Amino acid sequence: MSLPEITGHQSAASVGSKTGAFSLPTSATLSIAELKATAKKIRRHIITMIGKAGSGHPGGSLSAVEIVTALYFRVLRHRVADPCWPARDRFILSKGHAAPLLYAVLAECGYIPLADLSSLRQLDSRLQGHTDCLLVPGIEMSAGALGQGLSFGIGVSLAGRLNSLDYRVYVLLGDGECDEGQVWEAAMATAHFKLDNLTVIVDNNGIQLDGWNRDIMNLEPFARKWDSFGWHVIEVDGHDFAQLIDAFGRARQVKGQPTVVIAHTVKGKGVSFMENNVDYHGKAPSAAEMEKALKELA
Ligand SMILES: Cc1ncc(C[n+]2csc(CCOP(=O)(O)OP(=O)(O)O)c2C)c(N)n1
Ligand SMILES: [Mg+2]
Repeated sequence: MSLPEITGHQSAASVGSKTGAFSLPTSATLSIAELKATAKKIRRHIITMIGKAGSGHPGGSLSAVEIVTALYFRVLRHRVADPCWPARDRFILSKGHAAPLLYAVLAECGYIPLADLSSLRQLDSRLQGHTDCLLVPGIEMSAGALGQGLSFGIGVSLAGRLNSLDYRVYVLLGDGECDEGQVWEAAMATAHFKLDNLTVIVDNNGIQLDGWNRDIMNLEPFARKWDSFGWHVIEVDGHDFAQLIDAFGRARQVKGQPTVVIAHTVKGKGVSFMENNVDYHGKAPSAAEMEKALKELA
């Protein structure tokens, strides 16, 4: 499948319908049912890629599937044939270990061939374990060291303002990543500069590398923290496409402050034995586990 050009946004009013405020090519206006089918395909890619590579991060890739699928297939203004188009909306994956998810979405969009997915983490492959923006078209920021995506996003957002470009900036953070002080320095700066063209999404799956956030570093009251830093806060079920699309539509209407969408998700979502299982933060499925997972995702 290839998407030649995606040049519009959904308005909040058009959630669940195919009539956006802008004219969108069919490929970018997938129905909720089509988005769900795409999400399942993406999950299958993630399992297959990581299983074949023998290493990688399935848990935090699976938890953010609906978030990234909704963005690329309903929300972002982008052109597959022109990945550096100056007016494109920017998606910044700050939690760079979820690279398999982004690679799978970029491949389903047509930025890279689907066949390339089988090269994940191979020597000389451009699909390394963490994202490299110099190697893969469509990737905005090289990532892997957590905590930097929002700071980078602020620069991109300010550049848009300076250049009078109306693109929007979306930054995906992990919840464990929010243990990093840099995230909160950046959160303070985003509100200070009133960057209402920037939206953060937190993949709030409750788990980080080796345990539950509530045991390692309690983030609560999380929504109130963002609110007190000057952000407009929206909380959604991060696996519900209608809620996600609605939230992105509402974020566009907010003026004078940035928006954070706290997306409540399940780490390992879609594969029974990976769900809420910290073991699969950074472990590949065995051949038998891969078969079981793919059966569940059939
Ligand atoms: C600066 C930095 N410190 C530590 C790590 C190692 N690390 C990789 S993933 C991870 C946990 C991240 O948790 P979270 O943000 O909740 O990610 P998710 O649950 O979405 O996988 C850690 C500590 C890193 N990549 N970068
Ligand atoms: Mg997490």
